[in-house]
Amino acid sequence: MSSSTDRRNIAVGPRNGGAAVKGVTQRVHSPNRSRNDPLEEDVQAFLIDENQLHTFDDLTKVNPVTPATVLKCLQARYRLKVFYTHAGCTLVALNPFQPIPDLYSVDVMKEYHYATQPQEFKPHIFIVAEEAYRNVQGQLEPVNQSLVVSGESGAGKTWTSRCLMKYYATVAASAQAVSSQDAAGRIERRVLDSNPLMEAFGNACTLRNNNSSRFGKYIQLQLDRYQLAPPTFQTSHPVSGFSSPCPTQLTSRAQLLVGASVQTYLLEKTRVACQPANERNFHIFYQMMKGATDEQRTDWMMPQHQGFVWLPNCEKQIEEDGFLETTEAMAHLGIDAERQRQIFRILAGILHLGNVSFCSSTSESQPCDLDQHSEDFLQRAGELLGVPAEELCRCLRVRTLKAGKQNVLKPCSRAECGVRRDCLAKVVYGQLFEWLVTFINSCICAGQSKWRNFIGVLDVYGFECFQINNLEQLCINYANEKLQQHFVAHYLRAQQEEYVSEGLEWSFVKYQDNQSCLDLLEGSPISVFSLLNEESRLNRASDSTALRGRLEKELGGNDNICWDKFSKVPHFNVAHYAGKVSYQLEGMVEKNKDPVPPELIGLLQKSDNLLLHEIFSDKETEIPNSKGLSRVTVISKFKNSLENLMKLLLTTAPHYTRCIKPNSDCRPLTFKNREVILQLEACGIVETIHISAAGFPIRIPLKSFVQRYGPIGKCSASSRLDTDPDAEGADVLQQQVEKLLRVALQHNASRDERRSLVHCGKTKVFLTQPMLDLLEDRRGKVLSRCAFTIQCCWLRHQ
Ligand code: AD9
Ligand code: MG
Repeated sequence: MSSSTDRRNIAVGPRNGGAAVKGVTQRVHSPNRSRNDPLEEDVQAFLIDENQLHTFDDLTKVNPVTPATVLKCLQARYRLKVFYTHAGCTLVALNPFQPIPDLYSVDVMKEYHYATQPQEFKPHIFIVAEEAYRNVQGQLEPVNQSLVVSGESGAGKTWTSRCLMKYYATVAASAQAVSSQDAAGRIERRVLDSNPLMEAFGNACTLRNNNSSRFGKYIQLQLDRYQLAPPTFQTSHPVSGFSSPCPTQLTSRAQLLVGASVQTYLLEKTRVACQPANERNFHIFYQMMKGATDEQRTDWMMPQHQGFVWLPNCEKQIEEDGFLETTEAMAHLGIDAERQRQIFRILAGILHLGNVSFCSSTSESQPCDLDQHSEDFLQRAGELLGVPAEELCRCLRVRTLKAGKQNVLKPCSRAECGVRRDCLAKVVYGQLFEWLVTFINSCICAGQSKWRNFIGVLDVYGFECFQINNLEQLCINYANEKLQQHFVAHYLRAQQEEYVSEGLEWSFVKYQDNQSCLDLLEGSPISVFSLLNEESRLNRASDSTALRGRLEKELGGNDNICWDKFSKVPHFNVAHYAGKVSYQLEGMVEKNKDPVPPELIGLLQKSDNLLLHEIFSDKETEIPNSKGLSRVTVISKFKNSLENLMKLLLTTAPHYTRCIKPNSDCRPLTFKNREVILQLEACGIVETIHISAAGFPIRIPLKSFVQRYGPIGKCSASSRLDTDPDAEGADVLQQQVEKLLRVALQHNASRDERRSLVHCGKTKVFLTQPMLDLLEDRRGKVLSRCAFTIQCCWLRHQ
């Protein structure tokens, strides 16, 4: 088999059963649409029977495809509680904002998994899941898959990712899982348990989403082909509820889940010490407050009604039994009672630290005094973090500087003391989160030799725009720009460029490319990031007004950046693909530096909390000299990790799901036209539909095509073809492909019909899914009818 199979494209299943629209050139994106444009008129102008709109399972079938018709169609479906709709190569998922009974049940999973053609079922996230599952084995060779879930904050990405993971934990459950009654020990259970645990530590209630992910996540579900003879079980599956035998064991394509690994991206750890107005800290703290036993409260020195500065908005009722779920997940994953105690004492220590505040010092040579109520909290923070309170106090109030070879002590100002306290909390929480992820990986990751392929599920924080945005939003929105560019480059651009270079008749569909915004943010030599990094590497207090001036001077000519003329606040506005965001410069450079005083690390290394000691034991404690500031900034680290992610995504076959938030108030079953249309436009849905409707999403190199479908020609009664799978010349191969296609279509397809199904390019054959299905069907029939003849033919060519 050819190793040159186009890995990225062969596995992408299309759903363009609708009429192919050739030569679409109209500019469908209208980025300047104002929120008050009358959309109604657009719809009225078209001859669509509005009563039929809800019946379009795939938006490629809507005719004509315009933002207005697409919107109307989605709205009609939403009204009928139909939340999924295909849009060519992507799936649009509308958030119902209320649980929908039975939509994700095991029975529904079974239906999609058992189906011969799941694509013919109602659109569902399980179609995407099943398609990736079947494709991971590949028609020609195994292909790793990525499920890229995107959408703005609160649109439903994390929910969708959970559904996908549950699907695989069910349909790809291992044989041992089915027979084993030890629910906690099974790999699928452990993979699923990683979700509530990571969400407890990494999610928080924001103004846009009560369960907002404050970190990005790419989970690789590791699969291996089923090797052993399938056992039959009489018990029902303890996780999935499937009654025996498990469906994957009935099929030759069975791929079993043997492990998983999680890669996380930039946790918003500033939240631990500073929660934006009306938002909350990470869920885990509230879970502890609400779910702890009396004994635990005593251990954490947290009486029932103790208030904590870093726990605002406690009254909001959000997670119900979160604490129980979190501790159960910890136990299932192997975090024993003693380790749990260490974790919770660290977290309680952080909360007490937040209640420590300082008074201004009377003289520069005197350290600041503690605020009058702080002494007790400091004592408890020290005890819970396992460090002497006096030493903790000294590290917070006195800085160690290097002068030549000597260390010099310098009292900090009141503001500096606060910064050091916050810094301690952030570094402890951030490192604890990393330890947790490493621990989870150690429990769920299968050894290299135990798996062959993976399905990756990507769930990053969604696009955000608040009244005040800072480095956190800049990073989050940058990650979303990167993902959008992956889609643009992979689908909108590359797909079309390939058609042209392969000699297919194709009229370019224009699309909104966000590359210029990415160039503004990360390009070289001058970009927002390069200027912020430069400023962060200088050993001086940052001046945000001067930085604003520099940004304007260096980048003022770029259309993607602008400034509000009359604003006195140092800021810059970026025109992101999903909308304009204004970023405040105040504090941004300091956040980008993310400095950790080495004295604090030294202190934590001495902790008698074993976990804390372990986490910090290998960290650097050298006091830097005045020039030696760290060169690694938050932005540079994040950029690197995203680049690695993009490289990994490019080695996989992507499946895109676009989550749409139908209203910004998170109200159940409420569809706001303006809000939806802006999201559809931002992610280029209409262009996607045009390209999908007219395109050929499956492509197979000529030689591989002849190798695979050669038997159709050889055994055809009507015309016996001598295809030579070893032929090398493109011309010869093209002729053979043409002949095979004629036979496969049995000579009776009209020229236009054929052109809407398949094209033979210079190096590849381009196909629609119906054509691929037809070829596979013909091949299967021929192979079973002429098994003996084919064996002889193949042997002759081996
Ligand atoms: V963020 O970028 O992490 O801030 P997400 O991840 O896109 O955001 P999330 O999945 O957390 O959003 O969904 C927000 C809320 O919408 C959930 O907490 C659910 O209450 C609700 N939701 C989302 N999808 C569904 C669904 N398919 N059915 C029911 C849903 N409710
Ligand atoms: Mg999320």
